[in-house]
Amino acid sequence: MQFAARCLVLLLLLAANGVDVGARAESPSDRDMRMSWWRDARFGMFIHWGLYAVPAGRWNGEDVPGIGEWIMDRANISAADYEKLAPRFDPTEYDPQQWAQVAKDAGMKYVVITSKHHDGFCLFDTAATDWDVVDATPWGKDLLMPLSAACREAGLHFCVYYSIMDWHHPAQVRGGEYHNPTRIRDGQKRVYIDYMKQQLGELLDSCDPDVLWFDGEWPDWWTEPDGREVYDFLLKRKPSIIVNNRVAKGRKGMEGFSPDDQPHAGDFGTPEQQIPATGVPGLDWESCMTMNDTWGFKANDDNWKSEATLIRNLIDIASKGGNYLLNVGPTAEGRIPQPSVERLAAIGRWLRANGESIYGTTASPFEPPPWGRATKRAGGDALEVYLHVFDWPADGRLAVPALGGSITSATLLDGGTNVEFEQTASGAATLQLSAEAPDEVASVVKLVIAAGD
Ligand code: JFZ
Repeated sequence: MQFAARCLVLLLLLAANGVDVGARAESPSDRDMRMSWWRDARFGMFIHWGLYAVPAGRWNGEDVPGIGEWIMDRANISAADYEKLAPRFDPTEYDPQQWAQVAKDAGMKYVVITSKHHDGFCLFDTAATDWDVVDATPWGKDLLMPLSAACREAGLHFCVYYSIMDWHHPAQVRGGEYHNPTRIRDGQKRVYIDYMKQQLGELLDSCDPDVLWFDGEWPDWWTEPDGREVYDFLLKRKPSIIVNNRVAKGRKGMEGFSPDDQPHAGDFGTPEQQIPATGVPGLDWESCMTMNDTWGFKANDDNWKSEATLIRNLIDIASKGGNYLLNVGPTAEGRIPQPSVERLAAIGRWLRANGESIYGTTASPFEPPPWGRATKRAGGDALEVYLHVFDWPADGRLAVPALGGSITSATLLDGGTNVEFEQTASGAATLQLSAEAPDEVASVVKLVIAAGD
């Protein structure tokens, strides 16, 4: 109940975004520079991988409801019993080059992988604990360094997820009947923050992540100053790093602007399993979403979203000025499930033809029209507007809201065919399209608008 209630609350909120970076003063243009690659990227891969892939959603012969990486909490497994999973984690089929290639071929520009989820288990080599892949599993090797190398090789930004809540660390204890939310032991918060900093330093040294994607910030003992301290620590160590708002308490802050109008540490908001109704000017955000109903691999979850839904989600998010962080949950053997690979390939095919309408664009110049979505790119003397037509008009006539300038050309992005158009004095236009949609999922018409008109 508490979990469901929290989910509901969190899913409804889009977090406030502190432009203030704590002790450091950062000018708006410095911030724009720091955020630049991330804003242009628009599409990344989330990877939830850990020991939970071994039980894969089943415990003692029973299906455990809920998201797979929460099995320790949902099945109320003791740390001692959960530790018995480690000797069974031997991902002999792990192929980091293939993973990077799958992301690259999907048109993704960055990868965010769990370095440590709520179960506390570390996928990297850490001197801070033996609860890691090197010391506790037959695999015995760091899993993140080879992926960071493969990503860079493929031209992708490598990023890591890190959970603040930890169901295994001795400084934290279960808050009630279940592990979540944890309490901190008396006097142990400093010990735990030092543990975090040691591990974050190890990750920076070994993998040089471009984004630190925190999570598990909701237990009451984790405070805004704690988050600020970790945020400042990271920015000082790596001035170009980008940190999500779950480092601190900003995720709560988007019910309008009050009562909580404090600036929060963190560079972007993190809507989860949802796309906000509209973007927010000046706010960076990224919707993280699953392809089925779990983040960590579950053997029995076949509730896959269609390729059309995933492609339209990417477009919808881009049209509101956000990024799409789309999840895969590899198996304990190290394979990305085939249904995920196929869907990613389909998104990649669409992006190879239409990527110009997504990468480096900004939010739509008008409200979502009935037929689809739009994005734009402001150039020197022209504005480019990309119309993503989901519902192709039966009569071929497409109504385009006023654009504040004269249309100088209209073309189909895939193939470059010219499209006839009429524009009225108000600036609104009607396009005359062909009878058949060139792409059933989303056909893109590129408009060039003369600026200063
Ligand atoms: C969090 C994680 O718990 C989840 O496992 C996954 O990593 C996702 C990307 O991020 O999702 C949440 C966060 C908070 C709650 C539920 C799911 N909550 O407070 O109930």
